[in-house]
Amino acid sequence: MTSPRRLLLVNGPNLNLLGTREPAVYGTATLADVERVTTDAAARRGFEVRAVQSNHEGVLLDEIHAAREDCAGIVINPGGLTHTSVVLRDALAGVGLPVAEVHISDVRAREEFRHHSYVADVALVHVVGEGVAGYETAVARLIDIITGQAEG
Ligand code: CA2
Repeated sequence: MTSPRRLLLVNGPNLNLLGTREPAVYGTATLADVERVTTDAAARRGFEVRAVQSNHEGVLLDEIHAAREDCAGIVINPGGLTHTSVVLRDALAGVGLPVAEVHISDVRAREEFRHHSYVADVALVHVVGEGVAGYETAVARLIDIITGQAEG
């Protein structure tokens, strides 16, 4: 079967609050802006995006599992689950799709507890600290991998 030209975009807990607080850390763009940037970047490369944001870990797991059926890769900002969730990591590893991990802020320059990611070693692409533009970087690098134009 040929690979579907669709990506799943996953934004984790609290990312629905983007643009409402903490502009010094996360900027002023909203979740709708994130979804538009990602969708437009994918469309320029001939891919669709299905976007999900949830504050409920189980909903995110169900969406990741469902992506096996009709997506070629996953772009994910797991929010705070990045630093806590073995089950999210297991879901991503379990579906076996290529994963791009995105963080809006530079987590390496923030509190120590944000330096570890449970998702990092199941992701092929890592983008941190580029703001919302980082989602476009992630899409470009992930699609290059999916279409065989680049390694890791
Ligand atoms: O930098 C990122 O993208 C993060 O994944 C965002 C998470 C944080 O826990 C990670 O360490 C880094 C937090 C998302 C919550 O975003 C908010 C945005 C505006 C106001 C409140 C929360």
